[in-house]
Amino acid sequence: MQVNALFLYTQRFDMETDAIEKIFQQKIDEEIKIEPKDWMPEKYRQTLIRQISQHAHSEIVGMLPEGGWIKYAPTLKRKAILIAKVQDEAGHGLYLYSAAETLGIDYLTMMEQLVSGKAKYSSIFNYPSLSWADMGAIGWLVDGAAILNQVMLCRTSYGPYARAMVRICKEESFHQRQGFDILYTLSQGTDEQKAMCQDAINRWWWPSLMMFGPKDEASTHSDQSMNWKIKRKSNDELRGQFVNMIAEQVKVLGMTLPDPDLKWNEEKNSYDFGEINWDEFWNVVKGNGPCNKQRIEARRKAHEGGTWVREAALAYADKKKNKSKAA
Ligand code: FAQ
Repeated sequence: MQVNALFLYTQRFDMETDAIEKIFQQKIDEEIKIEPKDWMPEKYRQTLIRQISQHAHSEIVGMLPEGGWIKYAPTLKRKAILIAKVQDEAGHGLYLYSAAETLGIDYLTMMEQLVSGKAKYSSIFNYPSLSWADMGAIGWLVDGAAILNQVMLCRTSYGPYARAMVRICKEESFHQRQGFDILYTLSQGTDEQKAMCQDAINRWWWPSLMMFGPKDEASTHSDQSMNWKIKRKSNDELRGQFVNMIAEQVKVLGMTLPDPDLKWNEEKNSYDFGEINWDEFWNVVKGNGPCNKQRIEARRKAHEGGTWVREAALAYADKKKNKSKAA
């Protein structure tokens, strides 16, 4: 009797969950944003926590390759611009950590996942920045790739993530333009400066293409994420758009992209391009890139160095609370 009642109850519960999931999917299909207090499938919540926290980590790890060059900026104006850009990335991290917190995970847990090496962040930031021209290549190519992906995310189905993206995209387009401006200046300079510009493009090109993730057929999350409209375009679709954009812009610099297979395809109305080294991609993603250990170590030190600030802020908040209680 008891077993039957339990069975009926579970069956009713499953039916109710099915019905709620249908309503949820209907909302997504009708372009109604999902907000923090709305019902959502647990997998949707987990997928968002994964993607948003990885994105936030990418922003703050992404401060490192450029941060080290602030003191070597060639002019005061370039220095001021680079400082502003690196600060923007910290701000992006903050918006994104806050968006992830609305899903029930806290900042400290996400940070621990990052500094323990458990969490992923974009593969691109595990490459070294070797010359001033890299500041240009990062702005133009890395921010350029990031924008394409993030413009799509302005329309993602989860409200807080979509709203964070709108502001981030505005700032990223300034970043891309300042990067292009650095390279353009070098491209008009001495032979040595031109060579520096070409060398930076050569080194950052392939890693930038990897930012869009594995090929569609190897992308484990894409189908479900597209169904939930977390993602609106596939990894390969965005990568193709990026190649089309950069292959034209590089002509303005009078430089080339390091890909002998890059060729305009009239029929497809887009560029064909060479095969990415996927072994290198997965190697970097698994933690074995040129700078993975150095990047994590830098974030770990920054996190530990900030302990006293967090403790002081908590003590101050406690003091304020007790004071108002007493009053
Ligand atoms: N690096 O099934 P998919 C920036 C992982 S922001 C490392 O295709 P998904 C601003 C993926 O996590 C740049 N891991 O995954 C800036 C998954 O592993 P998991 C960051 C990668 O999520 C500029 C597995 O491979 N942007 O640059 C990468 O559907 C300059 C299977 O992949 C974002 O995070 C990779 N490149 O699609 C800052 C945008 N690609 O988690 C400073 C938001 C894939 O199962 C200076 N994220 N993986 O263990 C997204 O749009 C998506 O997460 C993708 C990946 C497109 C990155």
